[in-house]
Amino acid sequence: MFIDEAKIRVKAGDGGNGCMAFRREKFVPRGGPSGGDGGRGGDVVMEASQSHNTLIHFRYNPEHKGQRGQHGMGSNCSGFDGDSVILKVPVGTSLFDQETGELVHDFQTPGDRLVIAKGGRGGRGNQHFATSTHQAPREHELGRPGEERNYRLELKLLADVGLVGYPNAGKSTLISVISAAKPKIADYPFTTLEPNLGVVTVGEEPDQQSYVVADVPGLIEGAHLGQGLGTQFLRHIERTKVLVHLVDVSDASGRPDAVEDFKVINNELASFYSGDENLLAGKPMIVCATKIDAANPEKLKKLAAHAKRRKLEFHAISAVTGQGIDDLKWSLARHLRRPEDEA
Ligand SMILES: Nc1nc2c(ncn2[C@@H]2O[C@H](COP(=O)(O)OP(=O)(O)OP(=O)(O)O)[C@@H](O)[C@H]2O)c(=O)[nH]1
Ligand SMILES: [Mg+2]
Repeated sequence: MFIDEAKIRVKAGDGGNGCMAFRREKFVPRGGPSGGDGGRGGDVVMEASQSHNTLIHFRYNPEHKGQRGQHGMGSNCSGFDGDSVILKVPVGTSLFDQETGELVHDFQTPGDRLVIAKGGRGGRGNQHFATSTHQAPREHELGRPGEERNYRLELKLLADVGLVGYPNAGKSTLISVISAAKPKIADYPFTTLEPNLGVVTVGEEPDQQSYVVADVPGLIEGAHLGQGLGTQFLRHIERTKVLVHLVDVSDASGRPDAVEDFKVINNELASFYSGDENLLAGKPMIVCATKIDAANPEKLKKLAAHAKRRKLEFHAISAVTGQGIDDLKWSLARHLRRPEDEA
């Protein structure tokens, strides 16, 4: 798993001081205490947001402060409260206390909010200290300091795209040509024993887009019953937004029918339940014929026709010649673009 991390230091605003004042007016002798209260210091608040994918914005900007409360004033005027600051973090961020290492909060849904440093209370002005026997109080309080804390943020990068298919279909090869990931690649089944993540970037700044692709171990018939490596690792791609189903259309697969291969793997995906939910069968799927540099033309044609009948997007790629790879990269980027990015 990829983990993004950031350390931050936050300080909430101090409370404003209470004021000491007496009413002074013509014809009003001994006007009584009139010192207003200090305002509350601003909090530091953390909020989960859907428009952030990483913690990179904290890397260069690790200190955040709430505004201080205004001091109280004469004529019983209170000071204004300080403004809070809101720090946005991606959904899925975990917040840890840096000193104790303790988990403070998991931000799980957009809009989820937590005060992570509380603003100091404003001090009371001397108006509050008057009693029947103590009518000219000079007491007034100082504002309390705002809370100051150090936190560590942690975010597990979630895969946006899952690569599925038979062993040897070319999943690891694909991730190695579209990202910086360097998984093991070999011509025997089950080379990949646990998921690999890679970050794919398309376009140039400022319109650059990036997404995370997961390469998972190959599936075979009966995987949901424990055949091969089983299906446990499929939970790593349950939260992806799109699956790319890789089908070897060369004769290297040793199986005669690419459409049959495609159906077998889909059956396995449909049989994967975590709890009583199946999150894979209904996911958008792109069909991708692989190894077209060595394609068996019949297999390629049949698979393309099958995808068309099922109204699934179809790509044909070769990691050897590079054919179709850019198209696939851009097409995934378009699938993942959120509506708010279009504006
Ligand atoms: N000719 C040709 N061979 C390829 C291509 N892509 C991958 N291969 C070969 O196919 C074999 C399997 O590739 P991998 O990427 O390891 O396959 P995988 O799907 O990750 O397999 P598992 O990890 O075992 O599930 C390797 O020998 C690759 O060199 C391609 O586009 N053309
Ligand atoms: Mg592999």
